Amino acid sequence: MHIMGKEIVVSGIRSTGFLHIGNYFGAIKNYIRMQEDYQCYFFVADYHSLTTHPDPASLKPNVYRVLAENIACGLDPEKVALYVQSDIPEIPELYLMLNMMAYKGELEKTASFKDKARANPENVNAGLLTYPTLMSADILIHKGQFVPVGKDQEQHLEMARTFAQRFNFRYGDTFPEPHPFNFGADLVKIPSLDGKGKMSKSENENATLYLADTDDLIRKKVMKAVSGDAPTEMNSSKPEVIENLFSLMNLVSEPAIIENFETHFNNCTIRYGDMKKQLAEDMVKFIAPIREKAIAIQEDTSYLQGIMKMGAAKARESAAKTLAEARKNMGINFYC
Ligand code: AQP
Repeated sequence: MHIMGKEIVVSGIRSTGFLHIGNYFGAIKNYIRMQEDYQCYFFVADYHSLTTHPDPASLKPNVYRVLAENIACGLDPEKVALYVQSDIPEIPELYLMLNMMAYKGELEKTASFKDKARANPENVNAGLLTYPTLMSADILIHKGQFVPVGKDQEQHLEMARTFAQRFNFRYGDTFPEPHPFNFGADLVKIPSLDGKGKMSKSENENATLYLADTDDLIRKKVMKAVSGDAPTEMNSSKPEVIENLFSLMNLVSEPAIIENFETHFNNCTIRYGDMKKQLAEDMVKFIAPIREKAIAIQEDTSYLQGIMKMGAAKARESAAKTLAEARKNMGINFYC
């Protein structure tokens, strides 16, 4: 039930694999802060994962894992609507409507579409092209105002605003314009450990720290992070890979520890091996408790099924209202 006066938040995570610290710091950390003061709809985006034709047997464990990992991070299914996208039939109906407002040229220009089409030229399907309209439907179906996401989603959000505006212009005021949200700060992009792009569920596996990684695997991945030689000039600017190491440290290490490595960098006495050892231990301290909690939750399938049903009921109530309004405004109301 919509709580009067609370602003509406919507965000989703694709069930394409193991969640990583990019998902945590880009999205989940904000979900947890926002669940206290906003009306929140958080979902597992299983339809979105179908663009790459996953093995049907992998869907269930992947969906259960995303739910379990979100809860292990601190999301409270009593406070928010936590649901699976395919449980809400109103979403694909709104997606169909929004597709009438999305033009081929603008969809083809989307950066993520161009990247994926380039990487997999044999699988440039219509679902991939219209990913931004499905994402818009996910948000607009609840009249979402704020969307906690990482920097990689900024362009998709801009498109969601465009589609909302077009719908409103043509059919009358129906949707608010959704905005990306990070508590007043810039959206974040957690870099991969090899200095090539961002951490991701489906790429760069050895350079991504997953919430399910064992302590030893975390240590191994961090120790292999690209660093290079120590600086030779005092107070020099940091190469990108070193900047990345400091950004990762900023996520999990004590300020005094970071300051100490900053000082050593500035006076050219830094030893990257020591810095990586410290970072690895701080990552282990951060990830291990989440991993252990998620394992326990994931094993309890009847609990997870209960959560999914409860979340779907909350989400469908809000979705049905919005869809009825959108249908009416479009003129699809033939029985009254
Ligand atoms: N590295 C990241 N830094 C900050 N935020 C990130 N997000 C993802 N990676 C980073 C944010 O996490 C949320 C879920 O996004 P997703 O399901 O698209 O996650 P992914 O890891 O990008 O997944 P894939 O399957 O690996 O996608 P592709 O193939 O696109 O790389 C979003 O809020 C996202 O911003």
